[in-house]
Amino acid sequence: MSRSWVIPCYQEAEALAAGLPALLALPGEQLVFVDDGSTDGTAGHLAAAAGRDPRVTVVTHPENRGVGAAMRSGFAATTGDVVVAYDADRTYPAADAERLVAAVEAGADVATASPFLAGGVVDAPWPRRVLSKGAALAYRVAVGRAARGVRTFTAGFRAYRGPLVRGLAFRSDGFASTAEILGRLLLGGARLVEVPSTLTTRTEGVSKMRVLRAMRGHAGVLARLFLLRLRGGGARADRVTRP
Ligand SMILES: Nc1nc2c(ncn2[C@@H]2O[C@H](COP(=O)(O)OP(=O)(O)OP(=O)(O)O)[C@@H](O)[C@H]2O)c(=O)[nH]1
Ligand SMILES: [Mg+2]
Repeated sequence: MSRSWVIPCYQEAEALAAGLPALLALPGEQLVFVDDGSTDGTAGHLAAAAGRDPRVTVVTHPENRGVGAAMRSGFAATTGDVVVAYDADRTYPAADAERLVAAVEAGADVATASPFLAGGVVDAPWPRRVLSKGAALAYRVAVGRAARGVRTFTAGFRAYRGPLVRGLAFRSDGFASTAEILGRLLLGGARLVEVPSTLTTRTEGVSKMRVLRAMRGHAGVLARLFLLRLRGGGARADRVTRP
């Protein structure tokens, strides 16, 4: 199966200066970078990458719109049978993508990295761990049966069946988008596999996550998903159709 990567970048000049060789070594037919209105030299690094590697597609937002909006634009630019979402700060081992992609190739609709499963490791400050675990609990309640046992709603490192994620209507523009995408897929009947992985703290650049803003975003997404569930579990457009 062909593979596209989507890598959202906002003010990631430092991470790209150190990490671009590793990102350009990712195995796959297409690397989509989304520059979401960065003003720090991110665009220059991405232009250089596109000049070096024909697999690189750069999608540019003139102004910052948030990581959810960036992923929406990035997904729309993909062509792969499998789409892998990966953060520019490389805080998960890229090699774990093989297990995510293998899960999709074996029939999953979406596979997510999880630092919270047995065998996973999470090296993040405690407010982040609490937010991620609390969010997972809240999403299990809001989504109900379709989310039973799901441990990880907020990891950005995932593999998706390409046509499914290209057709998915999600509204969140911010960090809660990862949870909205997964919640909508589950309500639509998607098959999820969670794969243990190791989350580390970024070594270059600074976090773009704002905990309070993310919590506000999650509150809206939780309400939307709960209503969607009451209306019958997934908008028609989100219903999972398998080839
Ligand atoms: N396109 C876009 N990407 C963003 C935006 N905010 C964050 N990102 C990207 O989304 C990914 C995750 O953001 P991070 O800042 O690493 O957030 P995090 O992983 O929750 O936190 P740390 O790893 O602790 O920094 C990175 O690749 C960012 O560049 C945004 O507004 N637009
Ligand atoms: Mg990060």
